Amino acid sequence: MTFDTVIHDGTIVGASGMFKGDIGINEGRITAIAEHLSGGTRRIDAGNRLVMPGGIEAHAHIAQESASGIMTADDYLSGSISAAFGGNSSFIPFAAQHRGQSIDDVIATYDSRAAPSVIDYSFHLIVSDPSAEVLEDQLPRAFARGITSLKVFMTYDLLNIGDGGMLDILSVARAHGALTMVHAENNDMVGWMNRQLAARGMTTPKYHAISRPELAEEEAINRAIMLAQLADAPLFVVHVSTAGGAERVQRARAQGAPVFAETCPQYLALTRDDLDRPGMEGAKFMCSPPVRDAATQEVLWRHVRTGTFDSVSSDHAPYRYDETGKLMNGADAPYPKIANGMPGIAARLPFLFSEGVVRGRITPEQFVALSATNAARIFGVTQKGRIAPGLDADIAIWNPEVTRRVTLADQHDNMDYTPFEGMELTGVPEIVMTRGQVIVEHGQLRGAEGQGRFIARERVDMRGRSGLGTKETALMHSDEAGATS
Ligand code: DUC
Ligand code: ZN
Ligand code: ZN
Repeated sequence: MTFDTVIHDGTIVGASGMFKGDIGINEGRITAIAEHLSGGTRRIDAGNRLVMPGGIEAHAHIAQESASGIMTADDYLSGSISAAFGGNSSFIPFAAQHRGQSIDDVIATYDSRAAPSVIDYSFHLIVSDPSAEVLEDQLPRAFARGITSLKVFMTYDLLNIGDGGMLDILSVARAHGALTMVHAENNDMVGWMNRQLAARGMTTPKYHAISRPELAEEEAINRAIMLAQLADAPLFVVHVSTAGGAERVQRARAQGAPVFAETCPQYLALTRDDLDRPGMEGAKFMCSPPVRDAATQEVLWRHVRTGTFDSVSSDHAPYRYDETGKLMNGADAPYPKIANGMPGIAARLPFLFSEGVVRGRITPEQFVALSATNAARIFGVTQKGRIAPGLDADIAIWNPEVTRRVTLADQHDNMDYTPFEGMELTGVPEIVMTRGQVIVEHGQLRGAEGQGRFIARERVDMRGRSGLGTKETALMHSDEAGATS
C-alpha cells in the first residue's frame, strides 16, 4: 500500500483507549492504522508524542454581531488560524439571527463570512425571532442543509424568546431531529439585580458577577430541562458555570433525559476576583454567565471528570479592550453597557490538557472525548472526531512535555489581550492537520486562506438516550402520527 502521509511511532489516543501505532493517510482520509506502516510520500515522526483527533471547537463567536451591534474582533480567517494553533481542525461558530431577519438571509451572510476559513466549519443557528415562517419553513430548510443545531436565549431583552418560544423551537427541532442549545439564565432575576445595583451606584465591572446570580442559572437550567421534557426534545446546555446548574444536568441525565452540556475554561480558571482588577481591567473578564469562585471551579472539575459535561468549549467571544469592543460605550461605561465575552479559542485545549491531563484530573482518553469525539457525535459531524479508517485525517500531534507561558502572541487571534496571560501550561499541539493537510507545524502556519470547507451535519444522535416525554406529549405525538398515516 502507498500513502500520501504516514504518521509514525506515535501514541494514538481515542476516547476509549490508547496504543502505539502508525497512521496511513491518502487523499485526506485515514486509510490504515497498524503497528507499523512503511512508505509514505511524507513521513511524520511522532515518537514520544500523543496523536489525537483534531479538536472540534463547538462554541465560538466568529464574525458575529452581538444583539447590540458589536462585531467580534475575529473573522473566519483570524478565528480559524487561532483555533488551529490551539489544536483544532474544525469548528462550529454561530450564525445569529437578529429580530426581523430571515434564517435564509442569515445563512447566506455567514456562508460568505466563513469562506476564508483555514479549517472546516459548520454553523449553529441563533434564533431570536421564532415567527411562523421561521418555524414552519426556514428552520426545516436549514436543518435539511445540514445545519442541525440552534441556540436560544432565556436572557437578554433582545434575544430572550420566552418559555412559549422555547417550546415552539424545541418542538420543531424534535420533529426534524435537530438539537436545541440553550443559554440558561433567568432574565427577570438579572433585570431585578441590575436595577438594585444601579440604584446603589454599583456599576463597575465587578458588579457584573453579582448581577447574574448563581440561582439565575440554576433556575433557568432547571426550567429549560423541563421545557425540553414537555416537548420530548433533546437539549444541550451551553457554558454551565455553577454547581447547582451542573447538578440539575447530572440529575436529568441520571433519569435518562437526552440532556447534553458543556462548561468552559474560564469557569475552571478564573474567579470573580478577576473582575475586581484595577480601573476597568475587570471588563476583560466579563462574560455571561459570569465566572464564579474557587469552590465552584472544583465542583465543575468533578463534573468534567465524572461525565456530566460532554465537552469543554471555549465560548470564544472576542471583544477587544478598546473602543471597538469592551470600551465602545466609553472608558468608564457601567457594566451593563460593556460587551460580554472573552477570547479563548487557542487556549481551550492547552488549558484542558495541562490542567486536566497533566494535573491528573482527567485521562488522555477523556481529553479526546471532551475536545472532539463527543462534539462530533452529538452535533452530527460523522467524518471527524475519531482516528479510524475512512474518517477525515483531522489529527493533532501533541508534545505532552513542553511547558509554555500563555502569551497574547501565541493566541494568533485578532485580540489585544488574553484572559489566560501568564498561565504556565504543559502540552503543546505541534502539528495540526485538516483532511490530511498540515495547517500548523511547530508554531508556523502552513494552512491557506479558504482551505476550510462547510460541514453538512447529520441529525442529533439519540442512541442510548431515548428521552423521557410526558403523557401529555405522548398524546400529541400519537395525534401527529395519526394525522400523517
Ligand atoms: N453567551 C455566549 O454564549 N457567549 C458570549 C456571551 C453570551 O451571553
Ligand atoms: Zn450564551
Ligand atoms: Zn457563546
